[in-house]
Amino acid sequence: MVKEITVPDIGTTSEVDVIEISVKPGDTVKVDQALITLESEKASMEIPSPEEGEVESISVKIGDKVKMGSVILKLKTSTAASQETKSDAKPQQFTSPILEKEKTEDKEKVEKTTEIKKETKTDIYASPAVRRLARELNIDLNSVSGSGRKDRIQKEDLLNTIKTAMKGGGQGSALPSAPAVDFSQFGEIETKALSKIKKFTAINLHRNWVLIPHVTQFEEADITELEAFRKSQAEQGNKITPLIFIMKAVVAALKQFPQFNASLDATGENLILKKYFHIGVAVDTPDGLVVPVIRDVDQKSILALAKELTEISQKARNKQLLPKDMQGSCFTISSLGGIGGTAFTPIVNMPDVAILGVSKSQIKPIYINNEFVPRLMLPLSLSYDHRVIDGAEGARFIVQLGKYLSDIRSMLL
Ligand code: CAO
Repeated sequence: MVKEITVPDIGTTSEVDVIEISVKPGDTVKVDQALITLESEKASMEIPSPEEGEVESISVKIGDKVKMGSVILKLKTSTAASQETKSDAKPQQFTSPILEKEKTEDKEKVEKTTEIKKETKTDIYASPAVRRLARELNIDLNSVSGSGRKDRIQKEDLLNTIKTAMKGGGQGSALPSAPAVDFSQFGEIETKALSKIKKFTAINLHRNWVLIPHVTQFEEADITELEAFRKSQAEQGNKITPLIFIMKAVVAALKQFPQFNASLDATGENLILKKYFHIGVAVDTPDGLVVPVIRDVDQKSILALAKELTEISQKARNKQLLPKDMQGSCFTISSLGGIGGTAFTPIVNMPDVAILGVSKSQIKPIYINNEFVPRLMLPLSLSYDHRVIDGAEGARFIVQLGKYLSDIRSMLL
């Protein structure tokens, strides 16, 4: 006889979440064996099997919302006593011996769950609050030793697990903590608090550095002709720095290589391709680095972009940027060309998948048609997220970018 097992009276009429499923089709279950675990705002609770039998199919999945009467699974039962159909079934009373026992034994409402992991069953004792915290911190309770009565896992055990991992005693990915050094023992010192911007930047940069597998690809673009054009414009009173042309060339390259104008979604399983071209520009301010975003670069003229970059970098230095001014970038450019240096490895500005570093152009002897000729070469450093961009794609992108800058007319094609 196949019987539908439903959610019993759980003391609330509201819907609650299914957070664990402890059985699978084909399993043989005993009376009171945990079938699923539900979680409300205040507590989590197991739903035990009211009967012995074989699980035929599961009707819920993790994340579903259920309430009293929702079907959990279909159970093949063998005893005559259990041969009642759903229509004549009496409402099940929620009388889990596990929870009942613990209600009387332990004021902390400790639950015991039979979890299935790699085909082995492990008894885990932990309160609903500890289970919730473990889920939030992504800690597998199977890997935690409980220090409480009956090996019950307590909040402190979770915190100790994290501390151990942070000290490098965990499994692999843990980072060693920074050493605390008293520098005054070596000479005079002054302690200066980091600005809010620097603290915020530190968090973001660290996250991006740790989460993104970076590769940096270098190239030198011949901007001799671009520079001649730029100077001729300056003579006519149009002040345009190389960065403006670089922004335009980047957009032309993004159109050709759409995987650079993209972001990974939060699951890391999908690439979101963008049909707009908003470019973040790193701006150095006395308080630290900020990245305002210039929108729709593809639709603006060189002169309009030059004006907008001047205005927005001024706004950044005057601390007048609003959060919306720094959102929505597709790709970021960090230009240190006004300062110097030959190359650097910029950190990808998540959720972008690539960033271009620009260093100071220099006249170099370049071998063309059997002779060395002086050419103005612009160093470019492209860092990209290797999960999204392959090395060959990175090289193609930067080579194409260099071609656009060498001959800006090619962008019009
Ligand atoms: N090669 C040679 N000269 C360059 C150049 C380059 N790549 N880039 C700029 N220059 C020149 C400009 O032409 C200008 O000279 P003129 O006044 O004679 O024309 C001078 O350097 C100063 O330029 P600028 O820096 O004021 O202007 P910009 O448009 O190049 O850059 C901005 C604007 C806001 C990006 C820049 O001022 C800035 O803040 N850069 C720092 C970004 C930063 O900190 N990045 C690091 C982040 S970590 O990844």
